Amino acid sequence: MKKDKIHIHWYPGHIAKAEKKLKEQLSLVDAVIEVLDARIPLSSGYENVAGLLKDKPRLILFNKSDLADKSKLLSFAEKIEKESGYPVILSDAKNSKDLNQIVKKVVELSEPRIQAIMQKGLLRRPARVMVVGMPNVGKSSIINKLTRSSKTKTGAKAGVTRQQQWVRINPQLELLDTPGIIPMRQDDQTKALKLAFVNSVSENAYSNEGVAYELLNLLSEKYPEIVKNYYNLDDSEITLENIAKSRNWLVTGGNPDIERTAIYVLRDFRDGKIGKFVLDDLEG
Ligand SMILES: Nc1nc2c(ncn2[C@@H]2O[C@H](COP(=O)(O)OP(=O)(O)O)[C@@H](O)[C@H]2O)c(=O)[nH]1
Ligand SMILES: [Mg+2]
Repeated sequence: MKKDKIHIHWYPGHIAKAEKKLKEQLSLVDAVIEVLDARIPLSSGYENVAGLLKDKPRLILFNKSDLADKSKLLSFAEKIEKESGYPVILSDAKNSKDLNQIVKKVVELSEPRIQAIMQKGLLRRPARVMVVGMPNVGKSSIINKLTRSSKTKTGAKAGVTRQQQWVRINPQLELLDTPGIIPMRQDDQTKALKLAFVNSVSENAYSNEGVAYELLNLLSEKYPEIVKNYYNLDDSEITLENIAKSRNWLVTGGNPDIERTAIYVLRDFRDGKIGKFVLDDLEG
């Protein structure tokens, strides 16, 4: 078993480009919907989100909450609400129950800026908002969900990059149909690893075996019974070898197929098959 600490690589050129695009998009909106992955509500946040957004209000979504350990999520929501001063909503892209609440909150958060416009003697206009977040947290799914609830694209407006469109969600709200991608950079390697677990990191940046190995270590610490149960490990240790043997994922000759097992373990975890988890620590 490979024991050397794996390292996730970032690409500075990509980061600079993404940051520039994000800043352009941000200049167009009154408020932001920040999407986090509920399984890693701290690690999927951008470290300097306040610096990036300045005083722009923010609605925080713990998305993929259907894949998360609900008993832990509420404490994280409380912590983030307290620290940021902004509301947190648990969301799940496959479910529309949270829709009204999201729309209502984001309109509310934008209202001071709309009021400021009116104070300058301009007419009231709908709040303009956008969705931002790390790769794969569910930004597009949320945009689709919000858009399906409305219909009409309002078309390109002056000053808006050609390929970006506003979708009128209701008379108070317009949504930018392109998500803002938060640059994939995480200097803290522990957090970077967790982003790799949930598939927010390009697969070119790591080895499956290394990441699956670290995932099993963390799950053994936090949720050993659930993992043992899912892979029928009984009393044996939670390792790629033992899972390979238990599942019969072997190469010719009968040795464990570690690479295939690593891929399957990552897939099982990402699909929520093993169980529902939260992998961050409240004091993280
Ligand atoms: N289980 C679950 N899967 C989700 C949820 N939201 C998005 N996904 C899935 O996660 C993957 C990435 O979603 P996408 O919206 O493309 O993420 P984006 O990269 O942030 O735009 C897709 O396979 C979605 O179907 C959710 O709330 N629950
Ligand atoms: Mg997307």
